[in-house]
Amino acid sequence: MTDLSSFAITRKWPARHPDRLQLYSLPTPNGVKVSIMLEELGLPYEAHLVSFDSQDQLSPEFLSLNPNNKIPAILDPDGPDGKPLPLFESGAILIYLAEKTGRLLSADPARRYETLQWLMWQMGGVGPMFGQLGFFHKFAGSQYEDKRPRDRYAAESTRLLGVLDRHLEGRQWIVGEYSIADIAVFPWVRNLIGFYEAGELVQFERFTNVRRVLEAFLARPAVQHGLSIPARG
Ligand SMILES: N[C@@H](CCC(=O)N[C@@H](CS)C(=O)NCC(=O)O)C(=O)O
Repeated sequence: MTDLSSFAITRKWPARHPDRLQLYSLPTPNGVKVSIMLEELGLPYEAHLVSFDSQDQLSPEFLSLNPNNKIPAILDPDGPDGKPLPLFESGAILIYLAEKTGRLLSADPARRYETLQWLMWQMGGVGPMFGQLGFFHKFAGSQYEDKRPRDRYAAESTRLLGVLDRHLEGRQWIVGEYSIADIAVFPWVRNLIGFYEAGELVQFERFTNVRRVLEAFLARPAVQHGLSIPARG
């Protein structure tokens, strides 16, 4: 049986099934990328809730796996050469799982780089910009009298949605076929107009291609399951 006891994270979150991939997460837009991916792949895994209310992400056990104190993170008992592999950063985890299984990231070099391009676009643009807009529009930053930070992030988020909308014209998914690029991007779009309530601010109505693909994404059973994993307790 696989032994993960040398990984300090398993002291706080014991592995009941150490032969399964261990996921440490919370159902936020970055967290659900990995649970959706795992559901799409049908890989056996064990999900552990990292509670921000208890500041679990700052615990020494969590930091032993991810010194950057952010979810999601994984520990795959069956990593390269059959050795356990700890990994953080949702984009890196999506690439790792795609390569491990040979799915959702094309083997064709040109299509593969196109997919990685849009994945990086999400990681470097959509995530940080939408996240800041959430802060200034819905959370603590909404109390600031000066609306320039909010307007700056609203304008950039609207611009990013426009880029995506034009790209999706005539395409079923971001690179034609369903891929890790969709799994990275659409949880953030959903969050922007749902939890962050910023739909009106970014004129979401006019992005008809984004709306169409978001709807198709949310209709997938793996997405519906993944969106609430790990359960919030
Ligand atoms: N670039 C990272 C970002 C991860 C991230 O920002 N996670 C947030 C939740 S969506 C988090 O863990 N926040 C906790 C904190 O900042 O203390 C990734 O994609 O994995």
